[in-house]
Amino acid sequence: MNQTKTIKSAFSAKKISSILSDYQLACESREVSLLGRKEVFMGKAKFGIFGDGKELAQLAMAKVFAPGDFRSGYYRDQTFMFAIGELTLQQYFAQLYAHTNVEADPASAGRLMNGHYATRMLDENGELKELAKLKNSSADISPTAAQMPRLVGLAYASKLFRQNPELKKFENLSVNGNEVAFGTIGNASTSEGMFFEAINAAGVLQIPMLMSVWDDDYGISVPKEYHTTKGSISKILAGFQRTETEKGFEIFVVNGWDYEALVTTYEAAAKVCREEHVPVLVHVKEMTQPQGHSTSGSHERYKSKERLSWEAAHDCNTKMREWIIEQELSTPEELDAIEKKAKATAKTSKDTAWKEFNKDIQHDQRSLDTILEQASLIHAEVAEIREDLNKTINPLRLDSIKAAKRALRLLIGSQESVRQELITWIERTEEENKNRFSSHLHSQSQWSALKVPVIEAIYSDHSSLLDGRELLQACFDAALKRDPLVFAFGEDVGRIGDVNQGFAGMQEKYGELRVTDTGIRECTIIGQGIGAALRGLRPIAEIQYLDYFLYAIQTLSDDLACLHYRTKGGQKAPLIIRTRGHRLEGVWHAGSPIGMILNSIRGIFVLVPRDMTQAAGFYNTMLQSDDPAVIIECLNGYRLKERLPDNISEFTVPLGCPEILKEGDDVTIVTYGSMCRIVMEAVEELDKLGISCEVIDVQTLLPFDIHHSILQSVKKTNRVVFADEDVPGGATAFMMQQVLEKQGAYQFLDARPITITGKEHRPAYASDGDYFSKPSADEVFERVYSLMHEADPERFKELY
Ligand SMILES: Cc1ncc(C[n+]2csc(CCOP(=O)(O)OP(=O)(O)O)c2C)c(N)n1
Ligand SMILES: [Mg+2]
Repeated sequence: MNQTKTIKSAFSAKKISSILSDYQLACESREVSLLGRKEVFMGKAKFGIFGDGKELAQLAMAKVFAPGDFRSGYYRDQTFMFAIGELTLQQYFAQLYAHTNVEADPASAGRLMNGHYATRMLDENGELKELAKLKNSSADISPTAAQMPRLVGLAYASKLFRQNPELKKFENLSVNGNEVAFGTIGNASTSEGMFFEAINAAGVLQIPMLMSVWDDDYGISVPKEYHTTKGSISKILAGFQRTETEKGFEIFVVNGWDYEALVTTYEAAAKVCREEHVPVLVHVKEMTQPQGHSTSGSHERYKSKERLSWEAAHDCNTKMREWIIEQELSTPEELDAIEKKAKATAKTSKDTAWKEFNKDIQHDQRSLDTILEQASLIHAEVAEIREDLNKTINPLRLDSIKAAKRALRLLIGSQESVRQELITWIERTEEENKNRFSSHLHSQSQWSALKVPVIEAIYSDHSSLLDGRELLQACFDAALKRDPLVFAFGEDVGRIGDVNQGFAGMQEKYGELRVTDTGIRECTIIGQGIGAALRGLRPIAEIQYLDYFLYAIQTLSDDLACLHYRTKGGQKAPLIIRTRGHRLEGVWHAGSPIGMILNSIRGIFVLVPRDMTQAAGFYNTMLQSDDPAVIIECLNGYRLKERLPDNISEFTVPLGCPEILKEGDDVTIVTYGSMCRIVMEAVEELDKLGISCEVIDVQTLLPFDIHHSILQSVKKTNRVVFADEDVPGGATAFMMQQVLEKQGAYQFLDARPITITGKEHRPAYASDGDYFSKPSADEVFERVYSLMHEADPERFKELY
């Protein structure tokens, strides 16, 4: 282990000036932390979490952070963001106040709580900027350690750019893979499983990931002995240290108050990481929290007097000041002046940010006030509403809209034109607020998945009949050939071409960097994909079975699904997640937890092709788009015969467009995936008894039937059945809500809507287990028949 020694050196004038400007920034950063906390206590902001006590390490890290590099960190990193020039003090406060303007808060336009950093990697058209020339920060999220999976991908991309000669030409994305991915994490958060999974993955992959642990001995109120074995993350990760003969990590340990040691440590760490592509851990110990964890509590409650005085003595800014004086680099008076200036700068930034924040809001409020003034002539109570609004201290947007709505209620029935003016004001404001708070869940660019041109599959006399898996091979082969940015990876994806052979032969043809095996680590497989996609690559990440999606769902939900939303279109990761599910065998290889997925990953499209032809069409669509998607193949479909479209590399299947598999008049059956075949089997039997079913394969659940085609079917049949293999109330409930409520099909129903689902328990093993756990053709038959019996008992006599 490299224990950094303090190296005494002579300081040039240039060096001294750089040290003093670092000290200035450390002081400014401290001041915004102190002011930020006050703003929360004054009620001007809702919550605050600050980077005080962690300033020096971040200044040192910023010195070695080069254009093209990426950060994936957490809420303590304000000093780093200031130091790399990607955050101003004013923007810092704008985020604290939740300013909904992209220029004011470039990280999130007010969507993320304070201390969550992100740079804008996309231009206003949604196109990637020249990332290789920019200092980039991926967008922070609050769940502890959840920045780790993505960090693996950010670093992995450098490996691909360096090692794959076909990628050299993408100079806007990378310069020979020289970019380092910098991670930061708190000491307590290293207890999370995903931290260890990511560390191991980085060691295996040998990627330029420079991981810093900000260790202040605490995780909120809980001290280190509850978090970390031996109380030290570097001690317990020592086994990852590389040796002469074994690859691994380079590990550094340094104190967070020792400016000089921090600077030399980061220089050494970044050099190894960047040049040798070796993952590096920098354990920064003895950091402090001068103001405690956040504005939610005070640390005097749980830290001893001794600890508090130790923290005061080891405050990194105080220590830096002492060191500067000791080294005679400056005088106490000069440092006092720097501190005073820092205070003033921070205060001005805060005041300006507050003024700007209020300007927009006041603009709306003033226009409403004029309307309310007129309205109060009609209804006296409106005057009170107006007065209340004008008296509100620090009014927000919600105060205006609530006042407007209260006033409108008083004007019900009024014929005066002011009522219409008020309605117009509300509608306009709501439209603007929709943009402020609810835009950008999906891509709004020209590459939106919903805008990909539809190209029908073409068949001819020579179209061959082959296994589903062979059809997928043809699709992936074409994709890998077409675009060097495309690569696929996952458990067993490389050598054997996945457990169902969709990629069989591809590694031989395209090499290990394009079609790659990974360890068993679903969460970081997704992170590897997110990070690589952020950097402009086109990954296809495979989760071997849908049942193991649970390991990945946190990252999909907290990170990928909300990435575009939480940055208001500042970042995108068009990751394609390939998986397979629904039907095979037993408790963990036959799951279809689609409701769980739909309810947790809004922002990612969910495609459920019934066969491999449709799946191939979806891959072709998604590879042209900049939206992320999960494509769930049918586990029992790889050996079923399908016809290979002549244009396998080109045809696309549109999203949100259900397909009618069979037309009928009596009942509409809405289903997807493996259930399509089962429903078709049942409707053949129903047909024999004169019951005519219309079978609709929704094909994609998110988005769901964009053109409301199911409504047209229900208008005709007046009966509807939703069938799938999820639990009762799972994805069938979602489909029912979409069709009955959103599409308004309820008004055309002559019978109660029905759902056919799997049982509440997991599917039992073997064929009997399947039959008695999952919906069968018999069950579909009987449930539909009973519906028809209710409608016409004379014609459709009792079955039982
Ligand atoms: C998954 C998850 N669990 C709990 C929390 C609540 N929480 C926020 S910060 C924090 C402590 C983190 O401590 P540490 O990693 O040491 O970072 P520090 O705040 O000390 O810099 C906790 C428990 C969270 N954000 N995410
Ligand atoms: Mg901590």
